[in-house]
Amino acid sequence: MLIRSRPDWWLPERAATPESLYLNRRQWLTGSGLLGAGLLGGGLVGALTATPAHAAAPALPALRHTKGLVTTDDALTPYEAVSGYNNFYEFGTDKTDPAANAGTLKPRPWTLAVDGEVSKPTRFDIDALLKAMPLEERVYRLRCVEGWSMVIPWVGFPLASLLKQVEPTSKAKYVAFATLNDRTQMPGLRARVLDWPYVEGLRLDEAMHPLTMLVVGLYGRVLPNQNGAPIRLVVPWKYGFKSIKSIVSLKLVERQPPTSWSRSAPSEYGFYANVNPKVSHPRWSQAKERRIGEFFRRDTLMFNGYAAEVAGLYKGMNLARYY
Ligand SMILES: Nc1nc2c(c(=O)[nH]1)N[C@H]1C(S)=C(S)[C@@H](COP(=O)(O)O)O[C@H]1N2
Ligand SMILES: [Mo]
Repeated sequence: MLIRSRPDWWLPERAATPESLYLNRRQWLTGSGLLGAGLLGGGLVGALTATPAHAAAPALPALRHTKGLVTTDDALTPYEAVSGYNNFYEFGTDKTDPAANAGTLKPRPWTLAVDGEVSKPTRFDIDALLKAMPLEERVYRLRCVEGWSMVIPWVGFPLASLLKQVEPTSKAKYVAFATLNDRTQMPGLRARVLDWPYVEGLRLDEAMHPLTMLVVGLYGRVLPNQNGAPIRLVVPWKYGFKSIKSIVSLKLVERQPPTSWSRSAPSEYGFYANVNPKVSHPRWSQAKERRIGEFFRRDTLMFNGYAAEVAGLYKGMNLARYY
């Protein structure tokens, strides 16, 4: 199994001095020649040198590391790549567009509306939410359906903690998520690459799974706009497009909600989108992936390496049909 808890000594040190740890890691990457290897695109190399160090981003309050729930021992992807090579079509379709254009996104003030089949519909102010929720760090793999991957130290809290507060009714079977839809903040909305707003969905049991997070930061710092500030979903066993960014609304519903990519190309992208090396995309194999910063492609793992935790959610389901 690839998911391991960290040794005991590692956690307190990291909680106390996350940056020095990350910097050491980065020095190691640089020294071994992995950082900036030929596989990083030309645009990204430009972004790497142009992007200020993550130390410039404000620190998050009250970072609490919950011990040993889930992490991976894979090397972290450098901050510059995590925040410089993105998919966020509301800011353009090139990988470097979000970092270049997301400065117009205003992550404050921000309200996350949670309603639908719940006893307590609530409009959460982002700052109140940040104060109320104990934040924790989780190092997860992120596997994009396009065939590349990263390892990212997210900061956030389990989506289940928020859902429990609003008390889903017995009719709630799915959660529907929506991204902000504001042309003044998101220049990419003028292009009809998708039917805006970007929407996503999960089955309620997937949403309640302890691996499923609402994320407000990375590398111990406030989430960069291009990564979906101020709050985004992260579902590590699914292709990256499920991890919807800059969420304004969350609705509990009875029926499977529409999702942006499956609506746009239903034969290519399904509702489930579980990472699966055995089920090919119609135009390419999903058996391997390019870990950003690595030279050789590596094997893609079933459920992105989280099979021990999540395979039970899909028992008896035909995963080739429900892709
Ligand atoms: N609103 C919105 N959310 C989105 C996307 C998007 O274009 N718009 N892209 C998705 C895709 S395809 C991926 S791979 C991840 C990328 O997240 P990252 O840029 O933080 O690595 O965000 C997902 N969430
Ligand atoms: Mo993606």
